[in-house]
Amino acid sequence: MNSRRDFIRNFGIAGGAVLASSVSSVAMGAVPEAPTMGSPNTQPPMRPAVGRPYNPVVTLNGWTLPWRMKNGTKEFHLIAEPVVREIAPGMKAHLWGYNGQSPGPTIEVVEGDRVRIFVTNRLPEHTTIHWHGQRLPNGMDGVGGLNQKQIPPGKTFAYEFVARRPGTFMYHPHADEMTQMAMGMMGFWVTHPRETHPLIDVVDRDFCFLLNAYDIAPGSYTPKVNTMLDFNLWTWNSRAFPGIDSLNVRKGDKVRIRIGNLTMTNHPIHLHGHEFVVSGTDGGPTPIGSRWPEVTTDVAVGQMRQIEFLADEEGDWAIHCHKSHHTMNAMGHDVPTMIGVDHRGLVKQITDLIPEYMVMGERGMADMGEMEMAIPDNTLPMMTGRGPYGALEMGGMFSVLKVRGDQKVGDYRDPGWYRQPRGTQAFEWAGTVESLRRAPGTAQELSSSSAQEATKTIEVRVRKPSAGKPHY
Ligand SMILES: [Cu+2]
Repeated sequence: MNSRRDFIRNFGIAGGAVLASSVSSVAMGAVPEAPTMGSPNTQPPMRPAVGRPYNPVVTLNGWTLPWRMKNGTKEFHLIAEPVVREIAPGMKAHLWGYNGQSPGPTIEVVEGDRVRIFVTNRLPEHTTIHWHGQRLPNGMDGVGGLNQKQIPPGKTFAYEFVARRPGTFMYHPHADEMTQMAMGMMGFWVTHPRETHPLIDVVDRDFCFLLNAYDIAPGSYTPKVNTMLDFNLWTWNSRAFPGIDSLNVRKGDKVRIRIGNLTMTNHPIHLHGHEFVVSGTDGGPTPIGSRWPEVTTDVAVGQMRQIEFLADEEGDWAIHCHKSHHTMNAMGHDVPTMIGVDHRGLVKQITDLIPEYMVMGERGMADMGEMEMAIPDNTLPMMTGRGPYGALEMGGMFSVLKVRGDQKVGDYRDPGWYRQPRGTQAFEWAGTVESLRRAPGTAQELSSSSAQEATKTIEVRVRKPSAGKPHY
């Protein structure tokens, strides 16, 4: 468990001068200090030392921004700046973000809080911040040119409003958005309810993360900002599996996961082993009567979804985007399908010309998960990550919900891999397996050798687009 001391160390502040409770004399100046985070690891939830109490969120591979209280207003300081973010061990990206990381720190406040956020621009171009989903005065909405002047490089602007409704929100620039969001500028915002709320349950664990995506050519560091669809890194909080931390809970915990989508496509988020309900959107908590059980929920572009469930099944449960291309890293999409193509003979001829040529995919792509393939520096393997039983063959938007019965109260350290009780795991059949039997009377009722014969008789018709007549 990360201790309070670790938390302070991670801020790089001796003595924790800028923690929410204690404010240094410097911080009592006109603008509060801006803490910065050096670590890409999940920081322990930040319990509020001042102001109304609440149960803080856990930002996956992220942290919550400390604030100071000044004359009854919660003051925060965000610094828009270039950052280096580790996407997963072995790969770093040169991004733009806030206070040392992309995404920026999570901002947590309580319904009814008056909030002042100072935004200092250390980017080479102007920026703004839009507070997605908030009720606020029009001039605080952050659309550059429409609601305010852009924040020029080197300048600091202040946003001030009352967090009027509880819920799940996010923040991002509304200035040169295509570039600034492709570079990783975004962050989470949670407004906790002021008191017991009929539609907002008290939970034991409250996770949050943003869905984001980058197009970073293998071997390079900076995203291509003009890409619209063909991204190659699908990330949660700018981390790709196996760089995404697990979601650790105790058996019997009530769990909430808040997800916001700032990519260019939708992501059906799928949880194994449990059913959940969508308890809220960026529009607020959903009415009880509108909630039904799901195991996958689609998070469309610009949307937020908040899911809730009782973690009552022990184990290591996958949670991932169900688009299979989104659980891979840095893949090329213009690779031909090679399943069933016999490379024998051909490989020798090619390797005479290109010694490093490698046959890929003639039995499927699973070999990729085990392969020690030569890849450029600063590039993640396409399918990677190891579990207790071998390669996971995953990347991108994938993590594990770890539910444990023997976890001590309040101890949410990574418990390691789950050990399935004897007799509860898929096993290799030790008995004899007779020749393939099919149900009688079906077209498939063939021996394996006659099935092969059958495939040989399939007629292939090739039609060249240039030719008038089809060729057989
Ligand atoms: Cu996806």
